Amino acid sequence: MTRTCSLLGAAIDTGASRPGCLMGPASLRTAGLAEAIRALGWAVTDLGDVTIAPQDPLPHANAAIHHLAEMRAWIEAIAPKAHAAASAHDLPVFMGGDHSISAGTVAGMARHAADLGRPLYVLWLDAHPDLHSPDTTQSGNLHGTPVAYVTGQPGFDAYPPLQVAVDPANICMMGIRSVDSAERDLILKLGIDVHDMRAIDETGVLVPLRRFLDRVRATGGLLHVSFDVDFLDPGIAPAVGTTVPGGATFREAHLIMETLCDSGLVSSLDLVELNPFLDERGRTASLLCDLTASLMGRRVLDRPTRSFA
Ligand code: EXY
Ligand code: MN
Ligand code: MN
Ligand code: MN
Repeated sequence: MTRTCSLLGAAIDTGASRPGCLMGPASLRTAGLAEAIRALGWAVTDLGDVTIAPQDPLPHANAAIHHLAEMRAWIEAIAPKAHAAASAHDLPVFMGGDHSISAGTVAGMARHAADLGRPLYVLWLDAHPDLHSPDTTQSGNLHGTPVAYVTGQPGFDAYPPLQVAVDPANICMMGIRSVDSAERDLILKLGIDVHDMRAIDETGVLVPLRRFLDRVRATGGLLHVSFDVDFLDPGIAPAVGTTVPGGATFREAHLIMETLCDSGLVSSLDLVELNPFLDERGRTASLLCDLTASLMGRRVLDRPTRSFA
């Protein structure tokens, strides 16, 4: 049975501080993402890009916030398309665009998991926990808010009402190394499983990842992987506007993707924050394609060990 994958772009960069993520989906297509996945035996459908209409400004008490109306419109546009893609394909891949797309993709996947009567788990690969609300963000960059939104935290009246919330206990974060005080408080309050780079230095990526995957497997959960380019060390992935030194290495990232593949548990993937304007001859876009290939079954010596259920 041929496994089916779909690509859906969302060229958002209004959630970020620097423009450029709007070129992310085109850059991933140019880097050959569909061809790399097809070469591994998947049937790949490119669903094109989600778009939104021009928006009138939406004011907020927090004067730092910008493009709040666009954030709302993107979530309204992305969530149903993510849900539909998940219903039609074994593994939808969502191409950002800044990380605010995940407010829509995770919301859509949570609805899909609920349709199946299964819990949704989220693996958040990022330098940042993205746990601000519109009331707590100091930068006003709403790509720092998706996790707070999808877990149903207060302060999101201006966003579309969330149909199905993700249980914070079902979120595992890896690569974290830049946390604001409001986010730190919320991590402790919600008990989110956070493995910062210090923890990964000590245990490696496999120990926490395998423990998390055992939980997903034991409960019959679906697993959404949200991959922010700034999870990687800037030395191997310069094309992102929020670089933080000391990120994941090339092999740590591939080991995570290969282990996810072997688990057979991944039901959807975000590739976000790629800013081609900051790239060096497409090397970051190509790396994202290679990492996705590791998730989809590419191995150096042997055939894919597990098929996706
Ligand atoms: N926490 C900082 C802020 O809220 O502005 C940095 C957020 C970066 C968000 C990128 C997507 O990961
Ligand atoms: Mn992020
Ligand atoms: Mn569904
Ligand atoms: Mn980040």
